[in-house]
Amino acid sequence: MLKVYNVFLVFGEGLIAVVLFMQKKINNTFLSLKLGDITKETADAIVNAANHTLLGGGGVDGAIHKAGGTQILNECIEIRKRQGGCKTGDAVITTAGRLNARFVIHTVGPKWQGGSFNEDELLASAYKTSLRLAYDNKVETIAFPSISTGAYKFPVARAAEIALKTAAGFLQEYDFKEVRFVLFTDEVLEEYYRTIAGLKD
Ligand code: AR6
Repeated sequence: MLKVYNVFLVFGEGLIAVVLFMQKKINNTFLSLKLGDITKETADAIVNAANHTLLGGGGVDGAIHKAGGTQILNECIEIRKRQGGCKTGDAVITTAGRLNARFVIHTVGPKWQGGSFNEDELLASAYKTSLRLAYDNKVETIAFPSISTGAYKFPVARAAEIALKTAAGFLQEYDFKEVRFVLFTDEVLEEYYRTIAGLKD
């Protein structure tokens, strides 16, 4: 069952902010959606929408490295030395520097090229390998951004369906406390909301 919470925050001068938060229970795991900046989240693992170099970039990647500090980049450089970066659809793990997390999981989503270059499968793989890596590291709460829907231009509705269905499928077999999607804009949150509302119980 999908639960939608409206949290009303009332400030001085009568200013009211409405915070939307949605949650669906899948077996033992809460699958939740919220609007926000992922670098401000508290979770065991925060997922980064990285690129194959693992050396940082713009969007979430830039924000995570900026907020988390150089320790994350140094660990990424070590991983590059060992395995030469990260393939599309794959993921690697580092500690989380100054973020309120134990780990950052860096995954590489596909660039949208029209839909006939395996983009759907590669995006699903980015979520699956991240969840698997998290599970193997005893992560209980994990926060995802909407991978590939910024600089990589994956259509948001299609990405939301892949993200939520892949997570829901994984949760049929594996338990976490919470898998959280932290979405940066109202438009992206709305697409995820539409999709989660359509997921079968
Ligand atoms: N918290 C949550 N979501 C965010 C944040 C944030 N702080 N900042 C942006 N988003 P993108 P991609 C949203 O471009 O499409 C980088 O340069 C954003 O609105 O970060 O996978 C990497 O180095 C969008 O919905 O990732 C790669 O080169 C979503 O996060 C490339 O971009 C993903 O946008 C990866 O592109």
